[in-house]
Amino acid sequence: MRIVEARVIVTCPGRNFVTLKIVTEDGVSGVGDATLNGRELAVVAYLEEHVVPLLIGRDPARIEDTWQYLYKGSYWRRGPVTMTAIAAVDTALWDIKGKVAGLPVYQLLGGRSREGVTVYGHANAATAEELMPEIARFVARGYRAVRVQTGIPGLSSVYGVGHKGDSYEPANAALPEEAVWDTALYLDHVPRVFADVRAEFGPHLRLLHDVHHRLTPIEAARLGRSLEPFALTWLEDPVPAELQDGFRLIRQHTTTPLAVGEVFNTVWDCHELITSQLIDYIRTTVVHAGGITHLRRIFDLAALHHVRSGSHGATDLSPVCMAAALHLDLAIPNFGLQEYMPHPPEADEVFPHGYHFEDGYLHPSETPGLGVDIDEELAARYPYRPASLPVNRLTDGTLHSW
Ligand code: KDG
Ligand code: MG
Repeated sequence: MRIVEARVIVTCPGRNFVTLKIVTEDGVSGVGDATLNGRELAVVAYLEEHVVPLLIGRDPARIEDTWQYLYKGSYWRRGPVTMTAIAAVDTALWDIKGKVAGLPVYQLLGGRSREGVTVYGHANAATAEELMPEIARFVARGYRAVRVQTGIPGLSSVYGVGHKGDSYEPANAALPEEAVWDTALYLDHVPRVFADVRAEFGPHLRLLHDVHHRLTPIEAARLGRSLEPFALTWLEDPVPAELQDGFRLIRQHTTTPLAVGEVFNTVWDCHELITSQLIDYIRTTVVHAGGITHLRRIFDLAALHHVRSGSHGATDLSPVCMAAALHLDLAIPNFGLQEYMPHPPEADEVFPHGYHFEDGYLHPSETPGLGVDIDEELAARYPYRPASLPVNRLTDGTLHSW
């Protein structure tokens, strides 16, 4: 069997998504997510100009060999654009393999290691008072774990605090919006919020918080220590993570568990974090970390070092990525948590899928392959819209990060 066609489909049902569809000479097709938030068209060009011509005529069954060929054969290894493109190919090939075998992909990965995939949702609110009903909404729907983010008194907008409701969309303007950030206000406010949340919801609800890379290691250590009484499941992205050694300093000072990895794209971004046991959860996911093949490699390394998975699952990862992530989540021994932000209805219609939420768990589709597709006619009705992630400046105007 040979690959005869590979199409790159760009659509914007509520937000931009890039999808690769690979078709074989027998008419079997597979899909892969290729969405890189705010840099979507760079991946489109990489795929169309450099990858698709290499796929035509290849054997779709050779997943590992194709992965190695695209990774090593380009000379220029790694990087988010390259690895997102490779991920899309890899995911589509696993989809095809499942369809050809007549099995859901998780069966090809070793079968079920659990009954369902425990997910966490995002409770966001501008104020601490508005936050409690938001968290209660998740508890009422059966969520066992909730990420808690609030506005900070004195700051007009805070990255990662979405509007009320399920959708979380930080890429909100064609050119990046700019906000002001103040670490002292933040460090003062967040422990008070968690004290209130624990008082209201008791000790058993699993709570998470995302710092969005905005602290230095010693500031993060202080935050982690001040949150210890509230027993978070994880503190996410406490510092920018290019310097893996930064986590060593945080680790020396706090027992609050640490999660990182949504911006990583290979095992080389986290091998020190994992092998030195500097983190507790690795948040790499299918679309940005080289597909199912490479993510499995990262998770296997993590399993050896007491690190569990906690894959990124915000709405800028398409339902194709979510479907693929769920198959891997179900199969690996060291699954921790899966982030889940439901997509808006128009995105769900463009990407018909069989995974479903029930009682705090997501369950992948039982149909052969990934159990997700793209409705290309419908997708064509939602043209691409430029959208960028915002930036933060400190009060004196210095560029910070998010
Ligand atoms: O594209 C960036 C978003 O996916 C990111 O800001 C979401 O931090 C995020 C999270 O944890 O979901
Ligand atoms: Mg995050």
